[in-house]
Amino acid sequence: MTLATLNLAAEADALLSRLGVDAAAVQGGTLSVRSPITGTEIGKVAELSAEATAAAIDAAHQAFLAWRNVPAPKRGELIRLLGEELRAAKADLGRLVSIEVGKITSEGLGEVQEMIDICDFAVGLSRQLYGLTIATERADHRMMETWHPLGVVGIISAFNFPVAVWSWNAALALVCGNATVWKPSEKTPLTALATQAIFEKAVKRYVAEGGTAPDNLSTLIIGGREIGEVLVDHPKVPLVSATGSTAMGRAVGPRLAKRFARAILELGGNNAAIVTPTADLDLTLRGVAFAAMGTAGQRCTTLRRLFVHDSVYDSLVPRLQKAYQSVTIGNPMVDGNLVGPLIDKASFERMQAALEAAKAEGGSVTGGERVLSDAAADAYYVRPAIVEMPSQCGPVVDETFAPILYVMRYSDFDAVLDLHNGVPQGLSSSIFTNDMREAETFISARGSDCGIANVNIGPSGAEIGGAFGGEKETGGGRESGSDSWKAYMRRATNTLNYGRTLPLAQGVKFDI
Ligand code: UN1
Repeated sequence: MTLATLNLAAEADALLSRLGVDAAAVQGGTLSVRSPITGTEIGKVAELSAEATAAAIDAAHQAFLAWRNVPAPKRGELIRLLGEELRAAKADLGRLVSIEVGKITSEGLGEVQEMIDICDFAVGLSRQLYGLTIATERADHRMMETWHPLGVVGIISAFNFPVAVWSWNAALALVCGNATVWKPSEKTPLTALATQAIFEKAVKRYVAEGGTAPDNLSTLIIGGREIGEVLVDHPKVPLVSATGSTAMGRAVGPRLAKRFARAILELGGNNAAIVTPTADLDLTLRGVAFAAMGTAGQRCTTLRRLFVHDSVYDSLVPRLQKAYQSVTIGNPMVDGNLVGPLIDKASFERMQAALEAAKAEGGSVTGGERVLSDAAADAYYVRPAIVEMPSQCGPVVDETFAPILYVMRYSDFDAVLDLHNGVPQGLSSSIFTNDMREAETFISARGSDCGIANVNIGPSGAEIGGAFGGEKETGGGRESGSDSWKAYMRRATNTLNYGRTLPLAQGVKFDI
């Protein structure tokens, strides 16, 4: 089937109905939803008003007051059922992700797999929300820490991982005893509605099996910036986890700070890889190709800067350019296509502007041109661009959310580490090397300054078991695995006296 004859609106309707979304929810609203695959409209979703958003947050707070009393392993049971529902819905939800965002089939499915994985992780975690017992200086005393739910957790997510990012936050927040209010990207309300319907199915089963779950435990709010601001400013939202651009983070962060609310910010990346003289070049080629061209360059972990040692530059870069020329671009739901569309026209224009700016700085561009515009005039497919740059300057230090890989030569390892870290962002990074000293240095205190530093794999495609996030303008937040759960709880330090006297700390005397 050609792009011109695809009927994505009908397919999205059928998927939504199978996933449990009421047809009325995606018709007649004010928010027009387009599939980047063809650029055609696939839904019109109703938007929430600011007043209704504030009321929804108040209702979520009520849900929190009840949910915090449910023992954590019992809360985990709800997330176990959510994981089961997601397994059952994987094919349909994965396909809807492809339709709404333009991901290739395996990545659409992979996104849902990431949701299932974090549910499994959160179920185990629900029995491991433990604190320390700490030695006290006072006789007959015990000091310990306990972890408690925080309240309503706000989740703001971006178009490029329209549902997985919700799950990283919600699965943890819910086992930790919080309620959640989710504002998805305005570009992706359909997958959000489907996810909400799947969550509600899990709640129904949980209650049918004897579990206690209050209404409004997880609330979806669809709309623009205005309702995002209500979420960020609401006094009953002690934590907002926001994923998106650095510009968005700059707007959200100070507003939260002003009212002393917590933030988990996961913002832009400008991720680099270093290819050293001992790199396995076959492996490097594959690692770079996926990290730089995969998801059409629209992951926050996408590889954007490549530093190649002089001694291997001429063996690697022509091969890469060849891979860029031959990579299959087109309908992401057709097997064999590896690069789908950009999300929209604005994204295409930003990519072209970055390529022009790179040329003005002396960059030599291969690829980057629009393709398939005859087949789909309103969709924006591009050939990924590889740009040989004389130095790290101009657009190279910015994140352009498109498949542009800037390639630069290096000769000195310490100097390339400085260049690697010499951008404002600090999300993900990697080194391709078989030299143990270089590998260890790269992940040491004087190596990569990013939240993720990999050896012999690209910077993108992280598993959920690790903490995910980065430094500097990436925002400093950590989501997903390891001990990221602590950000969704409040810690109390408790000192208990089981003696008959009252010794004061630091030897203070206060005898009355
Ligand atoms: C994002 O692009 O916002 O590491 C997240 C990865 C994915 C998550 C990306 N697991 O590429």
